[in-house]
Amino acid sequence: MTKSLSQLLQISKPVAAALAAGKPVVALESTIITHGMPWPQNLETAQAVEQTIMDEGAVPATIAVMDGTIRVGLSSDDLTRLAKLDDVRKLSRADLAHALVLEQPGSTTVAATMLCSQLAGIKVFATGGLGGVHRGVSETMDISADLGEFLKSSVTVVCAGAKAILDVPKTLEWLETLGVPVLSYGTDNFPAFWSRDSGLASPLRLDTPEQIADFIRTRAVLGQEGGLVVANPVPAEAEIDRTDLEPLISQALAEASAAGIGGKEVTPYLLQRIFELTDGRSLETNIALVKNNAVLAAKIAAAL
Ligand code: PSU
Ligand code: MN
Repeated sequence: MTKSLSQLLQISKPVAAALAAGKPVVALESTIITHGMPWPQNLETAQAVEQTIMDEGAVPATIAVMDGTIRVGLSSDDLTRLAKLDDVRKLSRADLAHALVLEQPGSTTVAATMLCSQLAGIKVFATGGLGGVHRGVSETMDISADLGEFLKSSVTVVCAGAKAILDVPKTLEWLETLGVPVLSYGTDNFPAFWSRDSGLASPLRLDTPEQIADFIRTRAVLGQEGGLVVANPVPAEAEIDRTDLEPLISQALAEASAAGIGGKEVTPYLLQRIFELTDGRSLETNIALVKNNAVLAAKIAAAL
């Protein structure tokens, strides 16, 4: 028997209570836990990010597929279980129902987390970096389903920009083509994940969480559906300079191509190689920027 939405979508008690009371809630993705960071930093970061959100007076809702249901808000035991799982699928929009039907555990990408947030009624979501248009797209056609999701789910995604492993100019062009607002927070230039500046002008800029909340509400008043990108530069003390990173990215991309890496494996493979090539520094940066995004997301959720 096909399960109903209330059977498929399991919202934790704290998250459900916060949503019912109109208190701020921040959704969190789980692919970063299962495919983006190594054990045990993945669990430590996931716990620290949840704590950061609570310190800001909001309720964290980490989203994943476990035991045949979408969990919105994981218990501390489930978070640990997820972080330790070896055989866990990376789920985007296309895969979600498949993992539910087969009752296989899965972590949610930005796209799937937006979709689940929308189903749960959560408006703000914090992550590390967006998926986007990959370099060499004319050969591979590799464009993350994260981008298209902005047309379907009305969720604000707070990230540190697009990962520098991507074709950042094409990613911005694609978002512009789709009519997705890209707001950089407190900066004129679009951030590039590990670095504060991609060297590209940001399409839009706002300087306070209140202005961003006002922007979200104004779009709603105009009947504009869909999500928006809030790009929050990594704190200066944690950033890696763009020029230091570029040769390592080229090397990782060449290796990926030589090894025939494709599809869903591309992003996890590149992140792992950058981690190795920077002697772990990219992971420290990644952790710092996720926490920084959690703070801003909680402030936007509170302002809403
Ligand atoms: N950024 C990170 N770590 C990650 C990801 C992004 O620092 O693990 C994940 C996100 O879940 C994002 C996904 O949605 O990678 C994009 O994958 P793809 O390029 O295959 O769409
Ligand atoms: Mn892809």
